[in-house]
Amino acid sequence: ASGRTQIADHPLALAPVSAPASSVDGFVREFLKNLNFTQGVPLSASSPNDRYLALAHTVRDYLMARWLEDQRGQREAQSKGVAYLSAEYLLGRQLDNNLLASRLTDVATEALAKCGIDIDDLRQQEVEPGLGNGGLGRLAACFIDSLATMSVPSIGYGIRYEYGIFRQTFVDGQQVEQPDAWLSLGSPWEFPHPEAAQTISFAGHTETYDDDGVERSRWIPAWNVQAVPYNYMVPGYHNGRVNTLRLWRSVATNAFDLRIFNSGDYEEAVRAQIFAENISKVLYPEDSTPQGKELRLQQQYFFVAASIRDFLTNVLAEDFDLEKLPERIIFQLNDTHPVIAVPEFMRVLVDEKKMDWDAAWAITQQCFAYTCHTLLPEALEVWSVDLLGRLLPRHLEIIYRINDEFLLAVRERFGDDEMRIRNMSIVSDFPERSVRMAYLATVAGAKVNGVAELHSQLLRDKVLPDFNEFYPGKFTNVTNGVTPRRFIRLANPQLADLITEALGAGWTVDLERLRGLESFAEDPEFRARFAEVKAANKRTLNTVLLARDGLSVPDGHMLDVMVKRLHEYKRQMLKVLHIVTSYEGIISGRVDVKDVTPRTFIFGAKAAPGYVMAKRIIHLINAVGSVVNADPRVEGRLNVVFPPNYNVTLAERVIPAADLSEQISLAGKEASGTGNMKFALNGALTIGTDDGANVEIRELVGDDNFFLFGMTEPEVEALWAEGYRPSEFYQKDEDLRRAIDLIASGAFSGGDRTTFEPVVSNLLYDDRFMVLADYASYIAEQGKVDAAYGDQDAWTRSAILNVARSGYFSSDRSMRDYIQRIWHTPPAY
Ligand code: GFP
Repeated sequence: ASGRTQIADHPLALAPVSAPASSVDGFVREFLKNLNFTQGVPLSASSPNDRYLALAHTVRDYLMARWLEDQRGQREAQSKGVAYLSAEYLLGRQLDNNLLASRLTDVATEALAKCGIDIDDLRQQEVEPGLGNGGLGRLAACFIDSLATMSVPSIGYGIRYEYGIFRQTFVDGQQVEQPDAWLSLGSPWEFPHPEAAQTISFAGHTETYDDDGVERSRWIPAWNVQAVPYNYMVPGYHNGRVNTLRLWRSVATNAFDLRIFNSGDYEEAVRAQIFAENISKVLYPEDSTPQGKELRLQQQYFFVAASIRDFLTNVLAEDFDLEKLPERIIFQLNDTHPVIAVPEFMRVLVDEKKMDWDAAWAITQQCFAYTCHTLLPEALEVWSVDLLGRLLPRHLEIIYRINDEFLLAVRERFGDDEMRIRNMSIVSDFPERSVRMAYLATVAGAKVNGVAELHSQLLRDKVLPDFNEFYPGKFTNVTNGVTPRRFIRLANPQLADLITEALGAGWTVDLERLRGLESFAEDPEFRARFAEVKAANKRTLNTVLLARDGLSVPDGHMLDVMVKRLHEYKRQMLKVLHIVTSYEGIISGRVDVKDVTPRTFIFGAKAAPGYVMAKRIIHLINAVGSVVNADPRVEGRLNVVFPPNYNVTLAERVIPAADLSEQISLAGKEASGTGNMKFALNGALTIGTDDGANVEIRELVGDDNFFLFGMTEPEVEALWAEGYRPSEFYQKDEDLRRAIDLIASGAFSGGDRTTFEPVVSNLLYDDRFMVLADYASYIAEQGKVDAAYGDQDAWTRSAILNVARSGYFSSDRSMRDYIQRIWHTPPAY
């Protein structure tokens, strides 16, 4: 310790590090230095991967001074900050984002050119960290970008999965999952700190003991692992700030048992190591089977326990008065995955810090807030009491006590209304005794928010109405947003330039300024240039898809895009029925092919490995695609393109090229959507239901610039209540019948009627997400899309208005809303 003090007092310890010179020559020098000294190769013998790694290290070096300075600044200020707890961060590639943030893109491009290197070739080397399943993980990545850009004192905590979301391939049109070895060629953006590992315990038992006359509980765990932090830079855009994302990796406490190894039982010797490392091995796929559930709970506890301890021991000043914690930190729970943090926090305060229960609970209730991302009941996590008791026995006790006291308070307010008590209990008895994590989060959280107006309203009034009554004012809304840095500036540089030319700089951090484009929508010359950008983006996409998958987007086609996780509620199936209907019209001769608007339908979607119906739908999309694309009667006017392995990198190419954005979930099921925002901001028109953030998009862009169809949420409810029989829709709608019959006939499965039979009967006899009920309205609206697309100039005008009026959907605005409504943190440090 005395050694440390001496170093800390040394005059050099406080001297600021400085960034290397931001000149082309300076960059060349740094790059070559990294190539030589970090990669250990001369330029002449370097591989593209060496050059990419050296480039990444060089960019890091430029960011380093700011990062160290910001860490020091945040430590010293000790002002209130946000700890964002998320099991997922779907970051996308880092190189371009970090170059952009640090204004180094041009310098780096020129510097590499001087070395005879095309920076584009190096961009291709980067494997994106796919540490998330879809919208939820991508949202977390947008949020940390905005927090850094807005200089909000904050840290993101999560898991450094060794394998992210699987790499999707298609074999005979069916999804086959490959492991995503994103770390295998090196990971230049991370800083591991094994010396700062935390010990995280599991299982065992609890006991009470006498602590100087006070009876206390303690947990005697049975095994533990080490949580090793890996730090990532999160640079703000052009503001010189660099925040931190800290992801935890699990390693064994003792690598292996040498005695057992020496005795020859090698497998047994490394068993503990394998067991420990499994915890951060793979990202858990959503909607999967119960197997691995225990591992999932281990992951959740692992990362939140490490994060809380990290905050308390490393971020907080040593002599910090714990009573003041609410003035210093708010833990934002990104969905239910991190909710086990609540009893962990209580355990630390009560058992370890020996705080009085009531005081600890009062603090806890101010230090957490919870964001819900769904309305599907099956997606609200529950943990069986049995599993919790085995893995986290002390936490289960704490949850029981929280529940007991909560229900007591409910009784005090509402009397012995047993029905209400049962409905509100954190611990449910049916179908098995289990803990409802969303309820725990709601009881513990200072605030609970949904992610779009409609979602927050349904959450408050339909999913958790009793809680809303009990805690007036606890429920709030923060509509999601997306970062304009990645999804306009990086993804659509030509549009960004056009906007800057029209509006001047500054809109990237003040997206409401896009409003200024409204008047430009009336300018024919601007429209022509806007249309040219869209056309250029389509050509770029064509080049990318050709190189990537041998797929193409023909000139002159409307680009109709549906990209998102494959889930029945999102209704990719409705899109398939539209395609099949168009196709059936042509081959039956009822529609003259010359009257068909040429369209390319692009799909991008991964199905959770255990989700059988979703996988069948993927198979069907591919099957329909291969038949339709190959049929000469179609004359190339319908073209289905389904590149495998949709990810952030591909999204950045697809979205800027899109004409039509498909947001067609059943009303009341999509919490928000964020893809919908990215498309509107890139000048695609939306065809969508009155669901999630679509509602707000339509309000802002205007009915004339949005294709609305389908039932509203109350209509959906009413139809359920009266009894929904999908086959009736099939019977009475001739087009629908023809489309479904064509699928059932085996037309897309080489004459085999069994292949897609489960999909067909699911539609006819179950159809939970009411595809058939919305079919007619969808097809009719698609007719209007065709008609509108016929007037290209008017379409472009609408597209510009979509961009102009979507500035609200910046994640910067979301962050401001969180700060005002939930966090109450100072805006900057
Ligand atoms: C989930 C919800 C979306 C929502 C995101 C972010 O994402 O409606 O926009 O979380 O809040 F479903 P996915 O799992 O659908 O990707």
